[in-house]
Amino acid sequence: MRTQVAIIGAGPAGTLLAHILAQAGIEHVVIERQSRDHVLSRIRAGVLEWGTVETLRRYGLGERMDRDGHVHNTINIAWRGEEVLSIDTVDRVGKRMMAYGQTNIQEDLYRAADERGAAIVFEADDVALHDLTTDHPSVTWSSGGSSGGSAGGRTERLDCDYVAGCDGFHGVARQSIPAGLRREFEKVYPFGWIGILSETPPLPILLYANHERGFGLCSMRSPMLSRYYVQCPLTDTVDDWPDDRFWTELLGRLPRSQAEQIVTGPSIEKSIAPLRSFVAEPMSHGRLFLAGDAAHIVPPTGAKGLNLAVADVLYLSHGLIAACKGDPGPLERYSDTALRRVWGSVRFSWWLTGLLHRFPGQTDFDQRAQEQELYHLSQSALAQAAMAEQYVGLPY
Ligand code: FAS
Ligand code: PHB
Repeated sequence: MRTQVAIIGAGPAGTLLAHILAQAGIEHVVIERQSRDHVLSRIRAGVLEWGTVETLRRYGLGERMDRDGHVHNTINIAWRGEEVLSIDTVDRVGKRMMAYGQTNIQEDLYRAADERGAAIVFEADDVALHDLTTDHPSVTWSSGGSSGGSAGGRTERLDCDYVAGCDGFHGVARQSIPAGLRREFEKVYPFGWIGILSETPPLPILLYANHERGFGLCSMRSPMLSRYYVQCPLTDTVDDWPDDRFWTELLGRLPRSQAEQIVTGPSIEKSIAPLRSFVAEPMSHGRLFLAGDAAHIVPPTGAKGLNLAVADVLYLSHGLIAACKGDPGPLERYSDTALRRVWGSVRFSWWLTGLLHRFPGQTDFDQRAQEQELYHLSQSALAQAAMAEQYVGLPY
């Protein structure tokens, strides 16, 4: 087979890139390791920067989001178990956010792909990238085999002009850049988040919590689907967190005024996510270009992961479209352009994670210093604007 752009990974980055390239008439094929249902089964991001909202609308992907999404005007942080500071992002920086789950976005992207008859190869095993530093890269994989590997399966080959590595943190694309040419920056946090979905009415606001027992977060997916998180030790498993313990810990980390508004109920999904900051430089190698989690990971505290993937795809699609039409300039600048925004979001997510979580070995001084910064944030319009402009998303 032959195409112009081979896209590795059919998560939000890969399928949004495919959607934009299709509208520009650029031929492409998406190659995904998992099944379509497996990709759709993942519960991940929930808050969209306004730039992401406008991007989805611009490419005809906003109809269900505008119908079912919930627009937020404030970021709220509970602290010391009694205070709640509220940052009005419209007052401070003239922008809003949208609560609309990544799962919904993925469903919308797959539906659009079906409508245009997109070429997405699911359950591709042993994906490998070849000749990335030549003018004729290619991708191989095995399909139709037994459960794992190429045993009994056919080996497929796709010749292409460019490869977009949208295959996430554990993918093959970043690993296809020689280690000697990659520089990686990583910070692993000494805790995780346990998250649940419950079919209960959510709080009307997005509420973070700093508490000496640890971080908490109240979010939503729809008027009858709530998303909650509680900081937990990395050594914990889901089995350590029966629903009763989860609700007790969450409510115990909130002021009574908020806790008494929370409607508890049985969890319909429960998972633990580790927290890490990671950036791989550069985000390109020959004809390979990385986008999304393939190149960077942020702790979900700042709600940046999915939004960064969208920004990368916007820059990369612009570069690929220009290159396929004879102008190599934007693509040559892709890595530098994307990394400038990546590091902005990585730093912001690191800062907010440090402000809101209880670190092992944290002293009473450390807790007080966090609470003083939260007090300053509650009192200073300038401090609130500085946080709000990064939370709702800086201009592309
Ligand atoms: P993805 O990982 O979503 O997609 C990569 C795709 O590539 C996957 O479908 C994978 O199966 C496929 N793939 C992997 N290896 C392959 C190979 N060798 N060949 C072919 N395909 C391959 N972000 C937030 O903003 N807020 C959150 O609350 C939040 N929570 C998260 C919780 C978890 C557990 C995780 C892992 C991430 C979370 N994120 C969150 C971040 C997340 O939303 C990512 O930023 C987002 O999925 C990035 O999208 P992609 O870059 O497309 O990567
Ligand atoms: C979510 O709704 O899943 C969510 C919201 C805000 C975050 C992280 C996750 O910072």
